Parts: sequence; structure tokens; C-alpha cells
Amino acid sequence: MLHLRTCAAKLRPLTASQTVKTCSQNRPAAVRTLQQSRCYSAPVAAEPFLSGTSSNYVEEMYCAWLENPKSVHKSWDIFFRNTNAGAPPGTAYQSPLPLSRASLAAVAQAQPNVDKLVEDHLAVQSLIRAYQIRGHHVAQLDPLGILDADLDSSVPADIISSTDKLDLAVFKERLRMLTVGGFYGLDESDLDKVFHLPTTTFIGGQESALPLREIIRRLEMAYCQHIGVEFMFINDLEQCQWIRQKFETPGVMQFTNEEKRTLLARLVRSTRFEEFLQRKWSSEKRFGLEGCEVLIPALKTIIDKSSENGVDYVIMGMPHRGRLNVLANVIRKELEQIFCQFDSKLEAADEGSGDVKYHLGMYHRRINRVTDRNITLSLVANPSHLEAADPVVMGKTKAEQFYCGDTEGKKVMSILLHGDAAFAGQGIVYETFHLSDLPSYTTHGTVHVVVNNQIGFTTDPRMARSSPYPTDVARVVNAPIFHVNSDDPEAVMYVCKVAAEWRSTFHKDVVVDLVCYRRNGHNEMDEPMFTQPLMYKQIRKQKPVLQKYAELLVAQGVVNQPEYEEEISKYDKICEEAFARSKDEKILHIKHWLDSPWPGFFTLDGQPRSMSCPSTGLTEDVLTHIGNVASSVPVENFTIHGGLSRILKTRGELVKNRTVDWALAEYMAFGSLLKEGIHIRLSGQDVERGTFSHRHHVLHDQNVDKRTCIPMNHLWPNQAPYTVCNSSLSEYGVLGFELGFAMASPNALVLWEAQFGDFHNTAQCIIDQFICPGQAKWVRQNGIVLLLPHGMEGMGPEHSSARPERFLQMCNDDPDVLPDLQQANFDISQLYDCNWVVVNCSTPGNFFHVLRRQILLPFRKPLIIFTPKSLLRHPEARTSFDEMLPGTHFQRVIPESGPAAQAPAGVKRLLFCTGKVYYDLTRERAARGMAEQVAITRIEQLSPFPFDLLLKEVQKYPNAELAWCQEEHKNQGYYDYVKPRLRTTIDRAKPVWYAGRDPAAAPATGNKKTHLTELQRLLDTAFDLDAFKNFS
Ligand SMILES: Cc1ncc(C[n+]2csc(CCOP(=O)(O)OP(=O)(O)O)c2C)c(N)n1
Ligand SMILES: [Mg+2]
Repeated sequence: MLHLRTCAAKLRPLTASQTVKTCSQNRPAAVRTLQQSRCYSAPVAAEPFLSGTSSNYVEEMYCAWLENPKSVHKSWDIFFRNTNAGAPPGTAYQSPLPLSRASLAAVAQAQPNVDKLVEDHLAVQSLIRAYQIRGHHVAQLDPLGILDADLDSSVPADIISSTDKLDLAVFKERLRMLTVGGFYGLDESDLDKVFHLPTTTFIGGQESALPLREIIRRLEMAYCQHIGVEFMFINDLEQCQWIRQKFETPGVMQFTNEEKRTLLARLVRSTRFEEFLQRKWSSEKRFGLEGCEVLIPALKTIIDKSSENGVDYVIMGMPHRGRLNVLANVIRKELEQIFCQFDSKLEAADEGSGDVKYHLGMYHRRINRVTDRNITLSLVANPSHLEAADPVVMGKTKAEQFYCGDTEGKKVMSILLHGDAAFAGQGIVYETFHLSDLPSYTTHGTVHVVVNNQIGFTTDPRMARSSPYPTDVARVVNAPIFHVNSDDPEAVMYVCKVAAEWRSTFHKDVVVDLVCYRRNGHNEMDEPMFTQPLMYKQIRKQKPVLQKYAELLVAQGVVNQPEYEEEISKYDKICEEAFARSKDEKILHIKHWLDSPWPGFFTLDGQPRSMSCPSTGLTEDVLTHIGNVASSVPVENFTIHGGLSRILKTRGELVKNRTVDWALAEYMAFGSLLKEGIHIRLSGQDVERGTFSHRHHVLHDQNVDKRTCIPMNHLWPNQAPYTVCNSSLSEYGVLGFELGFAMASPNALVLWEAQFGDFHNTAQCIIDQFICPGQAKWVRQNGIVLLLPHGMEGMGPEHSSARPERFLQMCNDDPDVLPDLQQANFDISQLYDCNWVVVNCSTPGNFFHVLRRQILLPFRKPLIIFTPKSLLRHPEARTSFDEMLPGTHFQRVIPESGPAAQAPAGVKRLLFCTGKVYYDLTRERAARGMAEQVAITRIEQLSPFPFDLLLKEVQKYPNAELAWCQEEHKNQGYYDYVKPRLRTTIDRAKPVWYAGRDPAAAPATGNKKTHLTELQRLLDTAFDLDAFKNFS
């Protein structure tokens, strides 16, 4: 594009031929070709008239001059000639010769005309720009005409309002206002003057100049009818031009009769579907779409257009409103499967809780009738929590793109639907938008569709947001926003087409804001007149959009009344027949509503292929090879930081000594799974280096900017790829994203690491609504791993606790029932039955095994790992290769192995613990010389609870009293989970004592001394053999 304004101060003069070349090269293909322009080098101070707002006009003149030097004023002709001849800055302009008194008088008369010409052109340009920026505020977006969509019924002072008000008096008044401040010097006589159009508008079509009256009319047509386009905040000229062209070009919104009939048929389906449900189940909640029936044709248009542009997989996320309609008419779920769910006698076939019908997901592959291409549609199951599914959909989309090598998002895309109140109110929307352009998280553009019914349950938009539109959040990522009046179905189809084209052209997010209304209450049982009486009086008067559009098409002769009626009865019949069939459905199979099938992973009837897990050990060669790569730089001429060299050297020594620390154990687990074709993706804040600077999975060349090396990707010739990515500073968004990524395939290890475990609670919704109950609600498994740094190390209340108590409280194993310990493969069956696995490893080796087990299991469960901080460098927290060789396994319990285990009868106390406190306990025990009297058993897998192994431990020490020791406060940590289960294990034969911190409100003290005192006190209790005497 022509950058006269911005380039004025920096570019050198060009030769005429250069000039023409430059101008035409930079001009987008579709831009009008009349003018050519050039850039000037004059410093602003030397040629002040080139700066600021005048430059647009000068640019136009220059282009005209290039074509015909006589077309501009003599003074400009001289200026352009001089500049083109290479006149240095400030010298191209020649002031007129001093004038005689007589000629001065003549000039005094002539001069104002030139000045006025310049000013008028500037004014017109400003006016055009004002429409482009603020026209949407005037557009007729609200079908009800109440809230004006932007919550403001006033007209911006720098545009003219609407064509019907364009009579002279109003115009004059507007101009009077516009001239305040001396900006627009136009008056009514200018209305019929012809003005050159700048290259930043397309309203001219083939014309390069238009009368002002026509300019305004066309701007009104483009920006102030039923479509409001918000785009001028986009910082990319090409993108702005693209949008201008799509909306300004005269006659651009044309539909064939065929397209109109398709649109009508889709509206018939959408409308009659809701009417059918209303007739059959008038008092059942379904969150109907009435008032926004246009959503169905809108989505179908986006899908058609995207399919035409090469997309063959669309992943969708949406809230309650209209979900059944989308399932029926967009995804094409069998109607009887939807209808049968209204039957209260329908039995559930699957284990688990199931979910209400308007939360279930769906996956369907079919032919797109418009494009005749295969298309797969998936609607992701979601909880009630509005917008929570957004990042999940993005993550799943990213994964599907990744697995099919779609690096640019040309084949797989996502569509997210939103309600107006939720889109504005929920912070996760913002977090998700911020993932949209990050290299490891981008899905190359999402089409967002907002069902903007101008209400959220009973709350008015004026009380629900502080921004003009519910969509303003999208502005932060430069996504264009197309507001459209949903009572104009053709306008809706047009913006949907443009949105799909935008996504396939620029691979960036875009928003379609369907400004509509909600014909009924929030759900079918609600009375809206309680709270929105006037709005609902207006809604009662509102003719349904189908009726309006049908009347229009009949009037246009596109369809006739009988054809329309036949379309309706055809669809009603389809519904009736499906309804009859639905009565045969006696059982609901939630697995028929799976959003992400894993073909080949389970048997045909959805069962795991075995109930066992092979050894998770590795051969010495593999361990050594991975260790060597982990301690080297596998590319040439790559300079790493001196401190890192030392770290790698230490790693190398560990490998030579056949031992691993935490970082190496993780390396071994990842590296070996990559060899086996398992993709690994580790994401979270600062994970590449590791918050505690222990990981270093990405090496940075100290001499070459942005040159990095990921040794993990240099392990094996045909290994699976390893993705490690520092995330944005979001927990909710990123954890949701990774959960979605993990949904797509069982053959990937997807891990999310919290910076400190404490911060996971900002992602609590993903944990509570998806990870914990996901399988129970939606029969879909997920093997996501959460790495949650945890440990009381005197770092204060917010860097200590990953809140184990919360995860444990949500485990579904029964504390009071001892399972059948004789069952074959008890440990694996237990895992199969649980909702998630919670571990706290005390050795790197066990961490290695549990990561590998996660993939070697024949099913998938979320895995929560409380990971250490100080143990990362603790000299005792090391594991020998011997414990990682073939035949070795993850140890759910690590029994005492010291002197106490050799003479168990003499042991007075059996201490159970988990994680890092073990090292404090052994140190204290050694200091007190109590190795024979106190046995310490580590519970590494907290849930599902290792009843079988712990029973053996208790039986081994018949004379010992039992105590649970933890460093967390009593009302936190593991105590409440472990105690009843230990008691069940021993049939409540003995008490289980507690050695740990007292109950507290905060997870940890902020005072270092208090921290140490508390620690010593709990150690004292743990080793005071009389501590519990008085309680017996
Ligand atoms: C996170 C969250 N908070 C509150 C609710 C309760 N709730 C359900 S629907 C609704 C109103 C939603 O309004 P809007 O987003 O405009 O969608 P609409 O129902 O109007 O289509 C609310 C507050 C919820 N489901 N999720
Ligand atoms: Mg709403």
C-alpha cells in the first residue's frame, strides 16, 4: 500500500520508473489501479504540508499528477517535478515570487479556492474513515430496536447517521457539528461536488471519484445497514483493505435464487425443530434457539465455505443455547437419538453418571452436500460452566492438526459458539484468545459465533458488561468483528461467508456477532416478563425470522407459497417419523455421543485390550543412550551457557555412575516413549528450562539470536516428535488446551506443569468439570498428566501446596470398603475403576516408571503427580539404573528396607508417609538412632489406594503402632484420605495416629523460623514413642 503519511519522513526520492514500480508492487491486487503514488524523503520540518492528515490528499494529487501533470495546480506540478528530479528534502517546494500589490489582490481571491479544495478533500477522506471506524455504531443491528447492540443510541459526531435522514437540513446540522474544531469545512453546496476517492476505500467500484452525496450514500450502505463491521483497530493494512473490499464494493452482497432457497430450507429446519420439541415436550428444558434460528444456516454457511476452501474436519464447542438444534441440523445426529432423551424412562447403558442431553458431545463424518466433499464434524462435550470448553476445543483442534501434518490449519479448524453474557463475562475467553497466535498453541484461526440475544438469564447487557459490545474482548488479538442483525438472514449468510474466507485467507480468529433476541425465557420453564417486561412486549410483536424471510422470497418470486409449505411439511414429517422410532429406544448409550473416538485402541465393544501392564523398565543401552544425549549438545557449533555446561557435565557423571536424578529420570521416560512412537507434549509456564532450572530441554545458543536446540528430538532416527513449550501465563486456558490435546489420541503423553502446584486452582474448573469426572459424564478417557510442584519448604503460603487434599477428596474409591484383594491384576483393575491416579513419588526412578506406565497401560486415566522442588537436587533422591532395568515396575508402595525391616517384630512404630517428608524422617531417625524401632513406609500411589501392599506392611510389623506423618497441615495434605483407608485395610484393629502440622487456614506460614519450628515439632512427634500414649 501507499505509505505516504507514514513514510513521509523516511524514504528517499525515487525516479519516475521506480515510483511506478513501487506503487504497483505494494498495492494489493484488488485495489483500484488508477493512481500511482510515491514516497517522499523530506523531513517533516522541511515540508510540513506532507505530514499528518494532508498527506492522503497529497498522495492522491501525486497519483493524478503521474498520469497527467496538468491535472494538478502549477505549484504542485513544480513540487512533484523537483522531487522526482531528486531535490533534497526541503528544496522541492518553491514559494511563489513576491507579488505586486495588484497581483496580491488577485491571489487573495484565487487562493481560497485551492485551499478549500485541499480542505474539502481532506474532509471527505476523514468522513470516509469515520464511517469505516464508527459506522457500526449506527448500523441497524438490533432486531428489537431497543439496545442498539452497542448499548448507545447516539450517533457518533463524525458521521452522518442514516440515508433517510440525509435531507439537507439534517445534513447541514451534522456538518455544523462536524466543523466544530475546524476539521470538516464542507457545506451543503459540496454535496454535489465530485471528490477523488482515496485508495483506502472501495465504495467507488470502477469509479475513482464520486459526488459527495453518493459517497455518503455508499458509505451508509456499506457500514450502516444490517451489518456493522469493526475492523479499523487491525494493525495490518492488507487485512483492512481486504475487509473494506468485502463490505464496500457496490453490489457485493448478491445471492443466487438457489442460495436463497437453501437458506430458506435451513431456516425451516431450524425453526420447525424447536417448534417440534415445544409441541412434544412443552415443559422440558432444552434451551431453545427461538429468536436466533438463523444460527443453523449461519453455521452451515461457515462450514460449507470452509469445506470449499479445503477444510475437512471442523471441531466445535458451544453452550446450551440451541445445542440440540445444532446436533440435529448441523452435525446431523439421528433425530430419534435426540428425541429419545426426553423420555424419562430411558435407561443408561454405560457406567458413570452420564450427563444432561444438552451437554453431550458428538462426532460424525459425512458428505457435505454443497461441496460434495467429506467432512468430519465434532462437537465437544462440555459442562454447564460457560466458555470452559473454549480452550479444550482449541487443544483438540491443535492435536488433530498436528496428527495430520496440517501445519497451517488448512484442513482442520474450530468454530466456537458463545452467549453474549458469557463471552463478555468469562475470563477464560480472554485467556483462550491469547493462545490463538502462539506458535505451539495456534490453531490458525477460529471462527467465533456469538448468539447475542441481548440478555444473560435475567440480566440486561447494561449490567453485564462495561464495553459497548459483548465481543470487544476479540479486539485484543486484532480479530475482525462482524455484527449482524439476525433478522436479515442474507446479511448473516454474507458475514459468515466472509468470516470463513477471512479464516482461510489470513488464518486468524474472526467473530460473527449474531445480534438477535431470546423469544422465550432463559429456558422453557422461565417467565421473562418478571424481569424484562418491555423487552418482552417488543419480542411478542416480533415476527419470526422464517416468516419474514419466506414472505420476502415469495414476494421476490424465488419460491411460491405451496413450495414453502411443502418444505415445512416435509421436515415436520421427518421429525414425526423419527419421533415414532425414538419410542423403540429403551437404552441410552452415552458412548454413541463420544466426541473423540480412538479407533483401534480398545476392542470393538470399547473394552481395554488387556488388564495388565508390561514392565516399565528399559535396557541399559537405552538408558545410557538417552543419558548421553541428555548431557550433550547434539548439534555442531552451538555455544551453550557456561553454567549449563556444568549442569550437563554433572548429568554425564550421573550417567557414568548409572544413576539418575529427577531431571534425568524424566528424560529417560520421555526419550524412551518417543522411541516407541509416542508423541510427547510438555506445556506450562517456563517448562522449557523448568521453573527450578533443572530441566533444560531447550538449549539456547549464546551467540546466535533465537537459535535453539532440543536434544530430545535428536535421540532416535524415527522417533516421535517432542514438543516442549513455554505457555502464556494462564492456567485455566492452558490446562484446558492440553486436556483437549490429550483427547485427540491415546498415543501421546500430554503433560501440563504448573509453575508451582498452588497455581492450579485458577484452572479449577478444568479439573473439577473435565479431568475428574470426564469419563463418568462422557465415557471418554483422557491420559493427561498434571505435574504439580509441591512441598513445604518455607516458601510461604502460595509456593508450598498443590492442595493434595482436594485431588484426593475427589477420588472415587470407597474409604470404607476393602476391595477384593485376591482379584487377578488387582492393581490394574483398581486403576481401571478409578477416576484419576494421584501419586507423590519420593524417588526419580518411581517418577520415571509412573510416566512410562501412563502410556503402557491399556487404558487412559488422568495422572496427578505432586512433584518435588528441593528433591530435584537432593543427593539422596537418586535412583540406580538397576531399578529401571527390564522387569522393574512403578512401586505403589516403597516398604521399609533398613534395619527395622530385618527385625520387624521389634519395631515399635510404623510410620506411613508420602513424598519429600520421607527424607526429613530418615534424617531425624538416623540422628536419634531409632532405625530398629521405627519403620518408615512410603505410599507412592495415594489413589487408588494400595490396600493390598499396605496390608502386607502392617502385617509385617505386628507390634508396631501406626502413624501417618505429613508435613502439611492436618486439615490439608493426605491425612483425611489416608486415615480411613488405612483403618479399612486393618479392619479398624488399631488406631492410626497423626504426626504433622496442626490444622490451619493457610497452607503454609510465611515465616521461615515458624516453618522450621513446625517441622521440628512434627518430627519430634513422629519419633516420640510416647507421643500417643495418653490418647489410647
Ligand atoms: C461459569 C458459569 N456461570 C454461571 C452459569 C449459570 N448460567 C447459565 S446460562 C447463564 C446466562 C448465559 O447468558 P448468555 O451467555 O448470554 O447465553 P444465553 O443463555 O443468553 O444464550 C448463566 C448465568 C453458568 N452456566 N456458567
Ligand atoms: Mg444471552
